[in-house]
Amino acid sequence: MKLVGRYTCPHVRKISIMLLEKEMPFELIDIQRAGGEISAMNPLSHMPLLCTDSGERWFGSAVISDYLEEIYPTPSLLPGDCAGRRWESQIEALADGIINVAERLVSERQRSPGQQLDVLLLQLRDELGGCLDWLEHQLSQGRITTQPLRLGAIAVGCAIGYLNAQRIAPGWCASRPLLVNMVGALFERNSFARTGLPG
Ligand SMILES: N[C@@H](CCC(=O)N[C@@H](CS)C(=O)NCC(=O)O)C(=O)O
Repeated sequence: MKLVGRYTCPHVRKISIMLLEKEMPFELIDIQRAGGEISAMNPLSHMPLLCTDSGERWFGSAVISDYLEEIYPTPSLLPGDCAGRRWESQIEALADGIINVAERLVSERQRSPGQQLDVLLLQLRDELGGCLDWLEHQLSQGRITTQPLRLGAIAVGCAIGYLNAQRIAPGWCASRPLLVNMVGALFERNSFARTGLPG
């Protein structure tokens, strides 16, 4: 099993954590080593890309996570019932949304101060705050769990890890104690520690 990508990408990190939690051996291949041109293997030119031993190639981290859960069901990172699985997908989609907003904030921040669009920055920060508040609320209702560990929590951990690494919204933890606790517990896991970036 080969995973093409880098841990700087939170979607790649999510898939790596799934593989580690399931104790599935895999090789992480940097896109340069994979021939540089990921587009030859994935029409979307995105990482992650999963290459199976039987020659299948899967892209789109939600598709890959679904595939991994199907072929390596133990330990299960998704509930057995449809409603439960849909809920985990919802949390995963929210985490993807956080990453998307964060990436837009990063690229806006790279422009010179005079060229940054204040209205857009405000809107993105608002969206981000709304997503984090939603997570805090779901946690207060016991609707996101790390015991047993579920895909939704993994995805949230990777999204928050990305915010921290990019120093986006550094004060996010101030009014969200449940989210802080959950992320703290996740970051102590071996799978998160092994896929974290140094520094
Ligand atoms: N929806 C995709 C998003 C993947 C994605 O956006 N990957 C980024 C890196 S985090 C990427 O490969 N961007 C193109 C590039 O870096 O060349 C997924 O979940 O796999």
